[in-house]
Amino acid sequence: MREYNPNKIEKKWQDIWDEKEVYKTSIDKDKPKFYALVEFPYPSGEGLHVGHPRPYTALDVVARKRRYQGYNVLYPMGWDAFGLPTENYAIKHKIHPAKVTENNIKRFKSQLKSIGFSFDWSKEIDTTDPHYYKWTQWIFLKLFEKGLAYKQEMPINWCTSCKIGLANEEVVGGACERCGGEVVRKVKNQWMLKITEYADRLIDDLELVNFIDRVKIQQTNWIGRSEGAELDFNISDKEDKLRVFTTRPDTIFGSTYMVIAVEHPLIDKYKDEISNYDEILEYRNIVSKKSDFERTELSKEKTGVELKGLKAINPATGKEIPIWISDYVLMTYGTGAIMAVPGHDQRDWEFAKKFNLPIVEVIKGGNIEKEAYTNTDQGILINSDFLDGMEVEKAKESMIKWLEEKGLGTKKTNFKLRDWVFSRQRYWGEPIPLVHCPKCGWVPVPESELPVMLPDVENYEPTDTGESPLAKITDWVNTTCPKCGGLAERETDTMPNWAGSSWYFLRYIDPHNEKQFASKEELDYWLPIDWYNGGMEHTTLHLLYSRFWHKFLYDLGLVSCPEPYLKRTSHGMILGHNNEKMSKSRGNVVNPDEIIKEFGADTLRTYEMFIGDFEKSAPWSENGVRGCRRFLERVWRLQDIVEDGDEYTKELESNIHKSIKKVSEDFESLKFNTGIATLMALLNDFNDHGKINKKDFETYLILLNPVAPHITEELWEITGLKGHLHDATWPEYDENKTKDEVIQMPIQVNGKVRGTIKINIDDTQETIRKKALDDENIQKFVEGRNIVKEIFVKGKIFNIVVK
Ligand code: ANZ
Ligand code: ZN
Repeated sequence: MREYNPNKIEKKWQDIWDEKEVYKTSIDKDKPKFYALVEFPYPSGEGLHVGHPRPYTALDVVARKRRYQGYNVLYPMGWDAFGLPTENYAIKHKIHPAKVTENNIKRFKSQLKSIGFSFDWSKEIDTTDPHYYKWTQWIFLKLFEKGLAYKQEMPINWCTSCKIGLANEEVVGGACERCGGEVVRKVKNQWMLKITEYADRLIDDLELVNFIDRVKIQQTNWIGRSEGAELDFNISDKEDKLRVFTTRPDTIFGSTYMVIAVEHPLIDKYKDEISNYDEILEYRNIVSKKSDFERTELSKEKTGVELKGLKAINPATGKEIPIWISDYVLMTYGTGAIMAVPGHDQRDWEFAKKFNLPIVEVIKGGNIEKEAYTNTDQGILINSDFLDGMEVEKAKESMIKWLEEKGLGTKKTNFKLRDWVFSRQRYWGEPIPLVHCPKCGWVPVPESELPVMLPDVENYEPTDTGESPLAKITDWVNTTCPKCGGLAERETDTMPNWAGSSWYFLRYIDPHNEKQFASKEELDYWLPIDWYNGGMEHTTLHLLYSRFWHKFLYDLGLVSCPEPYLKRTSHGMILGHNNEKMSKSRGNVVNPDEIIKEFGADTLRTYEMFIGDFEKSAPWSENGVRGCRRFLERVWRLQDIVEDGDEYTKELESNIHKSIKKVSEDFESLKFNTGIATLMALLNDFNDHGKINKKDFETYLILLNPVAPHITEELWEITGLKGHLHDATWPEYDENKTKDEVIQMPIQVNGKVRGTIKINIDDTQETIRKKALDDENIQKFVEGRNIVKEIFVKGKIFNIVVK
């Protein structure tokens, strides 16, 4: 027997698969289809990380299995290559970002190939390729045409270190998601996409898909739909009204003061009448340095200033109440003003305690001396005139009706979700294909002139003024208006790195199409994606953005299904051996190239699938890797005990059927680890049996192949099995043969269970009677009596009736 030498056989099989185009996607209309998708990587300078292969191997296992089961499989790969790290690297090393990207892609691709994934490389895409971003720009123009892209002065999150505007989703705990740098507020003119117009559908249509619960919940919470009312409070002696949004219109009688955001326009409008205006400005200045996250942190000490000189009138009680400003009320949510109900909102309660404002109880059931009573499921309205005695839900309804009748307010739904800040003042992104004309305003670049190519620049450094480096290339900026032919200027902002990934799954279907982003016929065949696996960190970013773009294209009739992804699952992270996140600075990064060199790609793949529960994070363990390598060596040695035979070995038959069933099910339900454990156990059975016939061996190799594709192909060949493994068919199992043959059967005497005995499922009534009467416990109840009757149901009941 030859030694197991993965480096040799892995390269050999990868070349054969390439040459024979074994994994090239085909459309055979008689077969079902399966579109498997994994998140395409950002080709960073660091190369592949051992975290990458975990999800890629998982869906590779499923894709390979489905091919054996007769599906047309689409399993593509590509590059999400625009973005900051490349640009920063390019600036530092003075190499063009396009060149950096090209090098990084080369490296990534050869690494992925060395792991033996069954990607169809003819479908490869690169978001920085003008043939690709032409269509990203095209979709943007459609959004613009439909009024879903607009430019607005916006206070944005500004990362002081990346010098870039960030979406709320990119600010984590008050810091930049990418670099951890300080994020401040800055007002900028930004392109925005109206994702909020799709907010309801992005929640409601989660009903149509099979996403794991934590993804559904996170998306729903992020979109944050809340139902309530908007209503007006009059301002004493003024024409103006203060509009508030509340989810608790039932509590209006308990509103004893109001709070408005420091940015609320009312403040400057009445600055001459506000006697402490200076104090207000000072407070506003302090607050402007805080992020929304800091402002709304629940635990922090409440601060605020009263607007002296202005009062509001509670529309329900008719009483005059004070108006305050405080950081915990945001200008960007609802109306930027609230009616404070300290008896039933904890933030208001703390604020009222601190500033000695009255607290009125309007819902009975709590102890408002100690804290706000916020339970809405229990409690009866009090101190609330016509609402008294009602339960909360009923009172909300009655109050809204009352407000609507009096013309004071209406029912209203609000969302936490904000429109998507869609421009970046950086170089390495898709140019926004618009021209600004002094006469015509914003004019789209005609479709025939797409793509608007990124021009070459000397210097990609971001500017401190917050303008894109493109703004310095006057040749490029100055152009003519596509509408009137007059002098005009190009937009110099570029798109965020989320643009290209918002529709890449569509381009994979037809990546070389020059006339359309993809042909309708092929889209109709492949969509929706059957299974999409990706990281939890993308739940509120990429996953939401791409669902939005897909829905938009659906509304234009360009795709036929309302949701792009039928199923979404998510893997856990691979941590360093010390259970910490892998990072250069911690010195615990494992390089997949080295694992492949030392142990082989099949070992890497097996280990990544065996490391633990796929959905949970798991620490890397060199011992675990060695264990997987030993397992594959034992598989390798099976060739020594293979003998002829084209039926399952009788003694092992039940085990084999059970294993086929278990592996087939586990590979479809994220239980790769227990699927592999099943194959390890079956290997032991073969070794215990001392020999293995060809039929059993063939089955075993097919089952293991999706996880360890190279070693199994090689063994197939050297033991002389027919054809190639990659042309095989997934084995079927016989459900009857998966049943346990030996079972515990309860034995009754006169209808009462008096003992249990071990029987074979096929045992006859005779055999069971014999075994039962041999049993001591049962003997006690039968001895000295006559058996008058037996009730027998095969495998289930045996009842002896005695007198
Ligand atoms: C009165 C009230 C009484 C409230 C009560 C709550 C409990 P969600 O569920 O997050 O939508 N609110 C409204 N606009 C706000 C803003 N711009 N900044 C900070 N808080 C704001 O929360 C809606 C509730 O948050 C609203 O309902 C309002 O307080 C507050 F017993 O109004 B409520
Ligand atoms: Zn013009």
